[in-house]
Amino acid sequence: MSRTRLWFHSLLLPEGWADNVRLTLADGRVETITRDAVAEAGDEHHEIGLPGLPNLHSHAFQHGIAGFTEQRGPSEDSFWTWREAMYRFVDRMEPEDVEAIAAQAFLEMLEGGFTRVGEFHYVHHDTRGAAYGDIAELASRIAAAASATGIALTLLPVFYAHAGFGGQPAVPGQRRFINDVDRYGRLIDASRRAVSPLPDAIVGIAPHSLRAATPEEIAAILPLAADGPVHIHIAEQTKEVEDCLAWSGKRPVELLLDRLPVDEHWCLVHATHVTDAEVDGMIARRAVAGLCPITEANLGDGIFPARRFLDKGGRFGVGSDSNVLIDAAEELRLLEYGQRLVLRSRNALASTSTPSTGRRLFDGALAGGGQALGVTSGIAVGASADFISLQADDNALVHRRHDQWLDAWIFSGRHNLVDCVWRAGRKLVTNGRHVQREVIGQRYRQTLARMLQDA
Ligand code: NGQ
Ligand code: ZN
Repeated sequence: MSRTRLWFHSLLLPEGWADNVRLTLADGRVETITRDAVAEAGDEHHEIGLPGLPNLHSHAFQHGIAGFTEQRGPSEDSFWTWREAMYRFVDRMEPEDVEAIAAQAFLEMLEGGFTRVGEFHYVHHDTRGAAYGDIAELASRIAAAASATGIALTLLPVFYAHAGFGGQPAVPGQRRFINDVDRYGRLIDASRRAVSPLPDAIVGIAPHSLRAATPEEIAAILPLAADGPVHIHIAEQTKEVEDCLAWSGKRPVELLLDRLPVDEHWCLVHATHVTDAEVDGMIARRAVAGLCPITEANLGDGIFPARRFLDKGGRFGVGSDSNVLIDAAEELRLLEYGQRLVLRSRNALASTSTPSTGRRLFDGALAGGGQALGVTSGIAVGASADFISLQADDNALVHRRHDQWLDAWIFSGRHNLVDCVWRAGRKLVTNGRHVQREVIGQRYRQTLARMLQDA
């Protein structure tokens, strides 16, 4: 068995920063961790090492419209008008396009500091809305993109059946998403087969939202999760809250907690518009709040009360969602800045026990993101060797140390400061560039050229 030997000047371990650390990796895992070690001949040296962050919520294909939806339309622009533009893109996507765009998105995730993605995958059927010969054809394209880039995958095949609360019939733009409970069961089985070539993929389930799935349907598909993750979009837009109230007399999070056995397997994505009682309910159930600050800003969603949620012990992670811009540090920066702007305060998400805002954001997103994706994150003996190094000689990081590196990376990095990324022991990114960057980028450009020509 070939061994990788690394030496880090400083490495962030689950128990905190350690200096002069030697790591050996074997078989994709961390084999030994030696603190206060002297580097040995043949060790590869790095300055600052951190665990890779989980990206708990992505729709990889939406990376293909990044930057194309920033122009004013004929009516007031909103989440809902953006969604129409996104649906028009969905109408034109072929399986190879899904794979090429997902590979580019996953590559950028690795370059941006993420080592596992939760792919909330909801385009299942062909352009006419008919199931492919293999119902998990597009799931297998996502798996192929994960394999080509090396990112760890938690695949979340989405159950989508309706256009609005109370079981409203789906509209034509949603035809590629739709399954009933039985066919969804077959999709989950086929998705498990589709990811089986990946050594450490996980499959969870994902009722799209209370708009697209009724509480009864969600209860019916829940056993398919086995012990895996359950993700749902919830309370992202105020219109969604109003429609839910009009239909049920309850707000979305309130209804979800009332009607379904939400627990630590669940990830409530966005949960933007919540009352204090709903926040307390999410915390009591130990569910993860899946926050996507860049997309939530881009789509004009609103701001989740993260300060209150974290102060009371809530668990959170971050997701790149629409993939309009993919960068782990930027997600954490914007999460904190949203709170500062609303609260007119500083270091809003730091705590007495962790006064460094960067460290608190990083630790929180690492633990909560892992929980949401069905894994334990962190650099530990026996764990998957998934970690990153930072460009220690960048002026944004010099003369800092330990938690100050996290503060500086997140708040002062003017560009991506990720240097190298290892995933399952393989070094996939060097000097901020993925080993397959040219090939995957070339294919992505060809895909976009063809799709735009057809438009
Ligand atoms: C999605 N995206 O499923 O891609 C959604 C928009 C919807 C976000 N919520 C569609 N950010 O929620 O109906
Ligand atoms: Zn989403």
